[in-house]
Amino acid sequence: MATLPVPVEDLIARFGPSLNFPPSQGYAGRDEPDEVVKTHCCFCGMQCGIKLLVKDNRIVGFEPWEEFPFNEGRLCPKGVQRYLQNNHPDRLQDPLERVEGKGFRPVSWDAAYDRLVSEIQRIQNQHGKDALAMLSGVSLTNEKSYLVGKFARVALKTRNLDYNGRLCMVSAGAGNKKAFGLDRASNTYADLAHAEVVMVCGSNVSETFPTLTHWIWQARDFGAKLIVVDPRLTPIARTADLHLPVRPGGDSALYGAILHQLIKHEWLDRDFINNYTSGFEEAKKAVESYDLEWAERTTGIAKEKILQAANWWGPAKTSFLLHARGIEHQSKGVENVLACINLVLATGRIGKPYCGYATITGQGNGQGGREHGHKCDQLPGNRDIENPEHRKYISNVWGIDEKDMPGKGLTAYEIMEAIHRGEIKGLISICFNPLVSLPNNNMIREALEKLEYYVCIDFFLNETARHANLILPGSLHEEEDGTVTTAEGRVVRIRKAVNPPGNARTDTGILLEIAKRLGAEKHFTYNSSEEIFNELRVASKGGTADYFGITYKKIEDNMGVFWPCPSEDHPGTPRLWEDYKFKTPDGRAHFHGVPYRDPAETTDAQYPMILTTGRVVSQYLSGTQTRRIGKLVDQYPEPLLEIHPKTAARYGIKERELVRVSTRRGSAEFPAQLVETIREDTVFVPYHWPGRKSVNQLTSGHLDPISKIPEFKVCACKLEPLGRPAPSAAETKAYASA
Ligand SMILES: Nc1nc2c(c(=O)[nH]1)N[C@H]1C(S)=C(S)[C@@H](COP(=O)(O)OP(=O)(O)OC[C@H]3O[C@@H](n4cnc5c(=O)[nH]c(N)nc54)[C@H](O)[C@@H]3O)O[C@H]1N2
Ligand SMILES: Nc1nc2c(c(=O)[nH]1)N[C@H]1C(S)=C(S)[C@@H](COP(=O)(O)OP(=O)(O)OC[C@H]3O[C@@H](n4cnc5c(=O)[nH]c(N)nc54)[C@H](O)[C@@H]3O)O[C@H]1N2
Ligand code: SF4
Ligand SMILES: [Mo]
Repeated sequence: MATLPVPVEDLIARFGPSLNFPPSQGYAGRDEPDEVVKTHCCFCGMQCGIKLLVKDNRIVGFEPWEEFPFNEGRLCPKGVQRYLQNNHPDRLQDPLERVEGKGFRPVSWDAAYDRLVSEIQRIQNQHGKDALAMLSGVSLTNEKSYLVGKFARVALKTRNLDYNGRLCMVSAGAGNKKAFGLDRASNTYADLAHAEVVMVCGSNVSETFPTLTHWIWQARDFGAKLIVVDPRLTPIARTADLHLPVRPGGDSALYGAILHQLIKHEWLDRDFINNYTSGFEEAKKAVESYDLEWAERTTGIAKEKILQAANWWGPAKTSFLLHARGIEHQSKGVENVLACINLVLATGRIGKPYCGYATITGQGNGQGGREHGHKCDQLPGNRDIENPEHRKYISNVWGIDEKDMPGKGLTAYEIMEAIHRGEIKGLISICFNPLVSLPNNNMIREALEKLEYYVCIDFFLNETARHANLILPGSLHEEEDGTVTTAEGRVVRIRKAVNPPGNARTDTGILLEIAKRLGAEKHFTYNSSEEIFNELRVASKGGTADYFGITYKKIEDNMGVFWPCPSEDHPGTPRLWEDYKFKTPDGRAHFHGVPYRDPAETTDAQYPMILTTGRVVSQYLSGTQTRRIGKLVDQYPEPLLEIHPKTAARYGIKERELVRVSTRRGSAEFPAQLVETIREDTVFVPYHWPGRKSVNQLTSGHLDPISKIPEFKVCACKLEPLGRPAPSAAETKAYASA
């Protein structure tokens, strides 16, 4: 008889009777698990360690993995429910083919492969190789990410491959590469502990990276000043010493104004600037006129607060700056990132203990997945697909002629635009739900309808898949071996715990079989994930994201290895830049001049309010995974419009009243939630829902010119109260199940 790690009575006492099962039917009533598998949570970039309990090839529960150094057993509300997916009744178990007008019918794998291969060949013969696009995602392991990159270039021979990190990490990636020549968090979170000042820019950490909060609070416990920049007084901002409620789109003005103060008060590390950086004069010139009055007008933040931030940041001996999508999901996402980096470089607080800088990587493998080649302009090791040397190196590893290596393709949103224009005719997607997650989704829906052939590989029937001709049932995190790279840059092991259910197959198996049937078998002869990883190691060797010295065994022996790790006797690199040798062409860290410019859409008489979007703690991304887990749905069942009570009063909007929100793309209706924690000129809606509940009906396709990330965080909107309350969530549920 198994003993429950925490007695059921204690759980009920802690979480209340909503846990809702008598002790005899709880876990304590089940047999000893067959196996306890140490792996990681499948959701966010923290990649918390977790132990999965396996019984009869099913995941039946979990236990904390106390020894894993980052989360030390702690998990968030999603982490403790993630195990429910493997057995979920909605799991896809057979290939499904669409029969026009009749929905989907199951078909055999052979029939599915035959059809898809003949359609791929037909489209590519008629319209050229690039008329077939592939979209991928970074919930996939490093092995699968690498495989997808090679599959698209070698088996499909298309240049049009991109990934969902285009909606996530690309502004940070581009900024990091420009400033440091390498794209990774510079420090582990352990460096937060004794930072004197911690500045969090555009991240709702407590809801989006709950286990990271522990490290920020540890810093605070040692006396750090915590500064949070967010238009909303988020849970982490409520515990901050200083909250800077920036008007969405105002970030680069704020960081420019802080730099102006650092220069004015000579709160600078001149030695570091002179010896290890370039571009300071240009950065200085750009902010010359950014005095406090201008900053207050442009950012909407009281000037005393801006000065206070500079006054804490400037003279401190140690500091850590973190940023996430709040500043990156903008048409000037890269500029915002560079403006943050300028503050770190001006004070020389990098490459030393407790002096850190990091973008907080979003998706589970948002870090590793952005290094090994499913970005449209990238080859493994974070190599450049347009660079002749890089092309030659990877062509050699792959055993192809360099002239057969496709060039740079379109980015994710651009692929959809090209489909809409009729230039791309076929699509394969894996691990991406663009109909919910891309902006301006009315256009995306039209594009999907224009495809001649669309294949989706997923373990759940996501909303985009409903437009597919063929759906292939793939695998969950815990159904294949592999590695992922956490937000800290630590490469960790994902361990296979169970087989995919029914006739579902592993993602890897599916890609290898398609490659074989397309005639590319000799390039795809792997017998295990480890073999793929070993090829990835060679492919990344000498690149900036060098994994050559990392092996499965080394990861297991050390609970993870930080890249770069160029040789097997190299211990890995938890803290970057200790030698101040940056990876830029001149070996210096680069300042950038960041003159302020407005977001792509500003408010006007017709659209007087700002709409910003993001997340809530219990839902994950497009919601296909978390909207299927009852407890998480109960916690936050539907998207609400956060609005300040004063603004609501001006419009005559009451709590839970339906409000029509309109932008230049369309309208949608959301129940109002009156909160004093948001700016009066801004409303917020989380984006985890499809169809009429999707806020991405309203968001814009304005892209950052460098990173091509959409401006999810700023658009101009108008509000119209509909004069009637929204049905309560419970009523909606009852109606849906009637
Ligand atoms: N619960 C949960 N956790 C997640 C995810 C999830 O879907 N659900 N997704 C994961 C992924 S992929 C990602 S990318 C991360 C995202 O993690 P975060 O970036 O922390 O999440 P967001 O909610 O997108 O945005 C963060 C904050 O930006 C603020 N913001 C809006 N506009 C601006 C602005 O102009 N300037 C500034 N400074 N702030 C602004 C919003 O008010 C919001 O609080 O979360 C990861 N973790
Ligand atoms: N308005 C607005 N829109 C946003 C954002 C925002 O803040 N505001 N945030 C953006 C951000 S940061 C992100 S990261 C994107 C995310 O957007 P998406 O990547 O589209 O979201 P996911 O829900 O991760 O969709 C991934 C799909 O992959 C499947 N999947 C997960 N793991 C695996 C796997 O291992 N194998 C296979 N075969 N399938 C798998 C899931 O079931 C799901 O159907 O959304 C973006 N969209
Ligand atoms: S913080 Fe992220 S990785 Fe950790 S349990 Fe929560 S969702 Fe999973
Ligand atoms: Mo993301």
